[in-house]
Amino acid sequence: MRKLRIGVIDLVTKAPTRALYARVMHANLASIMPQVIATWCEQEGHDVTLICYTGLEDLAAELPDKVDLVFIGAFTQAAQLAYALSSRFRAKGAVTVLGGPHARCYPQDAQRYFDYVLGFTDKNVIQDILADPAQNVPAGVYLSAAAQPSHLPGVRERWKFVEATLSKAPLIKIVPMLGSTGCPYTCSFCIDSVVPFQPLDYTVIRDDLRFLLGKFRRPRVAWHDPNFGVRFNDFMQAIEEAVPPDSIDFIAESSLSLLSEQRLEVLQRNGFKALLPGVESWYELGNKSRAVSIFGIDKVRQVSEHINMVLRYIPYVQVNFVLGLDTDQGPEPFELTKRFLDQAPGAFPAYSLLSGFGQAAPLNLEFQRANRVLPFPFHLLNNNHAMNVKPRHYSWSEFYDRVIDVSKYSFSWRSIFRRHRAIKSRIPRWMNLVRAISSEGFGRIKYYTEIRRRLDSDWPLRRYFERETTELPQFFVQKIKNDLGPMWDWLPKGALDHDPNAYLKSVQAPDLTQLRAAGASG
Ligand code: B12
Ligand code: SF4
Repeated sequence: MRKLRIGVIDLVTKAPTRALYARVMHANLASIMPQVIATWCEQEGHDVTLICYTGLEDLAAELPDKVDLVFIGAFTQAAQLAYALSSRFRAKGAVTVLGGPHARCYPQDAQRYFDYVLGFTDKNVIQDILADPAQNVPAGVYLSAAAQPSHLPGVRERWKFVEATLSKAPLIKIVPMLGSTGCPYTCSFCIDSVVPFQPLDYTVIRDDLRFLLGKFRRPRVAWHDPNFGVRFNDFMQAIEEAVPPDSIDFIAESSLSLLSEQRLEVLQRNGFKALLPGVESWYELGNKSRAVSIFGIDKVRQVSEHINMVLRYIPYVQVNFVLGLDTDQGPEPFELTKRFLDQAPGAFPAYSLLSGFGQAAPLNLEFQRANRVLPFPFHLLNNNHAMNVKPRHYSWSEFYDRVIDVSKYSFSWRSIFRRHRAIKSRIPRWMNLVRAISSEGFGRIKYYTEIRRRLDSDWPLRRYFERETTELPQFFVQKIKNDLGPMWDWLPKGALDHDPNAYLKSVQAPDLTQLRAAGASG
């Protein structure tokens, strides 16, 4: 096999930034899979350069110049940047491959700009491409393994790439690890609701944890598992067998329903320092927070007590909410969130505007059937810069008023101070402050306020929100142009637009292979 020059690009963000939070944290948010792909390609004997783009680098200067094959990992918010990069590399003769959340959510659109678009990715899929990479124009080839891989290279194997990425993190260094894929639960808004739960190899996990103790005085590990702790006892046993108690700081995303007091004791004993449970709503998705049959203020009471209990064991707790769900109406859901903040002042609230990421989740089909999905460019789809599902019970003006109100409450100096006082540990206190005053807290309030102002004064923008036109308002065009900088010139024509109902059409479209087979046999 020919030795290939391969570039692997992990787009942690979509645009240049100077934000304090980005400087401290972006390199810690790198994905595992680009490191895995880079490791597999090296194991196959190729020359590999991996770039983790955190927004602080001069991307154009860092890009490898002479490459045969480029893998890009992108979330949907980085799709336009990925498309521009692909067209730049293709113009120089390279073959391009897209993987990651955007490829899983919008494969049809991505096929217009990449030679290969990958769904589930295992080593066989990568070997197939490496065997004979070819430019595929006008439509890229879609490849997917039948299921999530059952084995992935651990930290030891991908260390070279982990280390290079973490050299960009100045203060705190967090190593990404994975203990499982998929989830046994079926929350209809979630990409993993249709992916069977599968634990990864505990032998690799144990070995990696020991390996990390040799690399850092006190390692920090973030579990990227969609729902950490589904096989709680097995997992804790693996950690306990591998390393002494509380010798590694762990971060994990876990449903509140899995966090009983007994388990919290075990988590504390094993060094868990941050948990990110999703409450999502005061009216639905109660199974995630042990509140199946209680709603409204009763749920606030129960959840805040639960969160306060978690905070007695775990120093940092981020609670996730989705704003604008169909069960939300009037001021109440937002007021309930404020009461929650009063009653659990130590929790850091993370708000997402209801978003339908293409074919990520079964619920998106309902939104598309009801013609409620707006064609906001991908660049804006990061749960904050745009909400692409028309809220059922709010006008846009009312909705943004309420989002601004709850955000101001959450990141008022009073709340920041109360959060600070409610937590004793140094790093969590400091992290909360940085997040509140940086792009996430103050930055979003400013952005939402600008959108709200324009809903009254920028007529083309208002008409776009009301779906009276599909012409993208200049405000957004300029934002994307500024963000992409020199890459804007590489963005292919038409690449700001996409079909918001592509998922629905793909499930309604007749299966051509079956039709052909029927034709042939009949
Ligand atoms: C862990 C996680 C995070 C972590 C780590 C992110 C990271 N860099 O990987 C953190 C907390 C930082 C995070 C942040 C965000 N996240 Co997140 N996150 C997840 C989560 C829970 C698990 C993803 C995961 O690692 N799975 C394990 C891997 C092995 O499986 P996989 O992702 O399916 O990947 C497979 C294939 O896609 C492929 N693949 C993946 N990457 C690549 C790369 C290449 C080059 C190739 C070839 C293949 C490939 O191989 C894998 C094996 O089959 C998912 C939800 C979920 N349940 O999947 C959301 C999810 C991916 N996140 C999401 C979002 C929206 C965000 C944020 C925008 C939230 C926010 N407002 O801040 C940010 C964006 C961060 C960014 N880099 O742009 C969305 C993405 C939707 C989309 N299309 O963009 C998801 C799907 C949740 C949702 N809302 O439905 N997230
Ligand atoms: S939202 Fe969480 S609990 Fe529900 S299916 Fe997704 S990962 Fe599982």
